[in-house]
Amino acid sequence: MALLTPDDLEDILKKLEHNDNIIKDATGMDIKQICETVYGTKLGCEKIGIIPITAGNGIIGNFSSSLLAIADYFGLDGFITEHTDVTGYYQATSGDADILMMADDHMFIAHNLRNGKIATNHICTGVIYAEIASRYRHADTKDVLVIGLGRVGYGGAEHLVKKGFNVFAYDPNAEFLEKAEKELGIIPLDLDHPQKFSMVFEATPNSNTISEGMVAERCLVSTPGIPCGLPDDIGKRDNVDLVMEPLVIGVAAMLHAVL
Ligand code: NAI
Ligand code: 0TF
Repeated sequence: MALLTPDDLEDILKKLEHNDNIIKDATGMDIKQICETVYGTKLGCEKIGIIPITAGNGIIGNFSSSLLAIADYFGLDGFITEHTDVTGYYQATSGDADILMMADDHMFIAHNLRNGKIATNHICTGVIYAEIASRYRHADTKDVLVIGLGRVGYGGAEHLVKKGFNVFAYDPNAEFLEKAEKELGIIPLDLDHPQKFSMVFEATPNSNTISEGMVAERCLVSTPGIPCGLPDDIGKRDNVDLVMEPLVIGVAAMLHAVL
């Protein structure tokens, strides 16, 4: 799995502001309103305990401080534990945290200690980016393209199917594609008969996953993927509305998901 780097997390709130403006223009709602609608919850005065985790590749510079900045941005109190791992967990619970946030290389979770709810970053990220794509105000069909059916993409595809969209999908991994077809009823994208979409949800760790033939002239690409799968020239030429941000949107969804 591709891990975040400290550079990805530079100027995280500036990137959020830029993306929130695009989301507002493209959907008529901001990220907070979209999270509230999807999860039916509102953030209150929860206290967020952030525990740095040293397992695997260890601490990522700017990761815990970015989570704290996100909590603050959404009006919540938060703290980073002085110690890491189990000792940090103990400190967070003793520090009266309502919600714990912590990540190793495979799993990034929010755990609400008051109601027991746990949310994972991959599902919440998939759901919220798919939801953003599906709210494109210039779309005049219910056809949406999902590129990548891994951990994030599958969750997003499932959300779109549940919402009643016609979900077309592509993944070079034939097993993943078959599984999504069988379990969710997605329509495998026919690469021999290109179709242009005005709503695209992309969730891969690769660049250039979106080709010219896939996007309509006016379209929204909503992608958590790092690096971005939309080639610059296609984005500029077709004036694509692009939502792409490395952390905050997914974390906003996680916080709303555990309330
Ligand atoms: P994953 O490895 O589980 O799934 C990626 C999928 O993309 C695989 O099934 C792979 O076969 C597929 N893929 C690769 N090339 C493709 C192509 N050209 N066309 C279609 N599908 C292709 O990865 P995961 O966990 O789903 O994450 C996806 C991306 O999202 C990663 O870059 C990850 O770092 C990023 N991510 C970003 C977050 C954010 O907040 N911005 C949060 C979580 C993940
Ligand atoms: O890098 C990742 C995920 C994050 C998805 C959110 N965009 N791709 N996970 C590793 C996080 C490791 C954090 C580290 N253990 C720490 O600093 O606590």
